[in-house]
Amino acid sequence: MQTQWDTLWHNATLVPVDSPTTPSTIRDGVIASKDDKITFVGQACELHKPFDQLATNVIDCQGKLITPGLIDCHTHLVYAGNRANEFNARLEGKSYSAIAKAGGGILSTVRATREASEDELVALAKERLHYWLNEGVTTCEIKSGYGLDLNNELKMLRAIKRLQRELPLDIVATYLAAHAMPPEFDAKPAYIDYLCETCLPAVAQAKLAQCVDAFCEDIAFSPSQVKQLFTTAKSLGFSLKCHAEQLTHQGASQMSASLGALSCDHCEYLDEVDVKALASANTTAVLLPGAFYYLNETQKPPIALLQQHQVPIAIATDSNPGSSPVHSLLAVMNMACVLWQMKPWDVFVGVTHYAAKALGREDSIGQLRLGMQADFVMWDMHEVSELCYALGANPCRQIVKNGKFREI
Ligand code: DI6
Ligand code: FE
Repeated sequence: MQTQWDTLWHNATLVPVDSPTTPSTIRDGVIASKDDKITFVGQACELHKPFDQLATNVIDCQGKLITPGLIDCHTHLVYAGNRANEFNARLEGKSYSAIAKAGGGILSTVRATREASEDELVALAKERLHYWLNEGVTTCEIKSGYGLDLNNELKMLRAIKRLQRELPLDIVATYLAAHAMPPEFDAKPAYIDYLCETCLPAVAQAKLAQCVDAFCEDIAFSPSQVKQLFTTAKSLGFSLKCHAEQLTHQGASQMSASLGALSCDHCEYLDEVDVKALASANTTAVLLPGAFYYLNETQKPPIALLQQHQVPIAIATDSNPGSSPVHSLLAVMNMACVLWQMKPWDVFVGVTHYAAKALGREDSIGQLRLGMQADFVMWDMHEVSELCYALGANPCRQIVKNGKFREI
């Protein structure tokens, strides 16, 4: 008999994330998929036929929780080498900025990444990404930014594209054009001109990135330099994301919001005027507890102010070899609660619906809704707060990506 749906999961507690501000669950829930889309979300009593007449495969979830697949909307997962030596130096009192100014930091990863082949970068990133895959992440953003010159950036972006093709998860590629000054340039304005005139058009033509990002900081680039980059990037059709107000207040968030950026990331030094600018531009604040934790920062992002002005807040790993060598989105969710007193529900929305928004994908992922991509996860737990509560546990039991089971 021809059935309407491919697979139906029943006896589940569904967390549809239909309202970001109001936690809700569907008890005795059923979710179904056909091809790669969600075709039903509701209670068993809404269905008037036996399950096996509705779907070819019927799965009893035994009361487990089903949420949208998790989304890590800010990572730097493609790189070579590691920076354990800097971790040691920081423990001896050297700051992240001092290490960067002395030619270490990002530039040390640039040296290793330039030496690595595309194949090596893909292999290294695949090993790391297994942690994400096993924790129910179904979409992940990955930035370039450790090549700096055009050929090495294109190599990184091609590696990202191959990961997208070869792994069962969606990847959003971001060209992190202005991350650090490459040693072969001696002036930042000349490097920004090179990015605008040579690199951005080449990356646009190669269709290797959806977003452009920049590191706006006193150890990196100024708001006016980033503005020049973003204006060109926008005219070429890229969406914008910015590393803003992480270590100092530079004014990048207002500038990025005025250009309609998808997100401002880090945000520790955001003030109320910045928060209002994000609110009126509908720009998502992506908060990165892993970097805050690793750098032992004390300035917390103004979470209450962001919430008061209804700025969407996403949470991400910022996984990178320097400031956040974290391999677990679940761990970072715990950090957001413990370090910043965020509520588990708000953190959960920050790795589903608002993370999708930070990637411009909120119409297709991040919620359990009819017509959305069938990306969801079955967890061995009873309520969402358990996702944030246990550190080092992995309650992920089954992953469905585009309507298909994914091996864990
Ligand atoms: N901010 C970050 O958190 C990463 N890049 C950036 O601009 C850090 C990258 C690194 O230290 O390698
Ligand atoms: Fe980052």
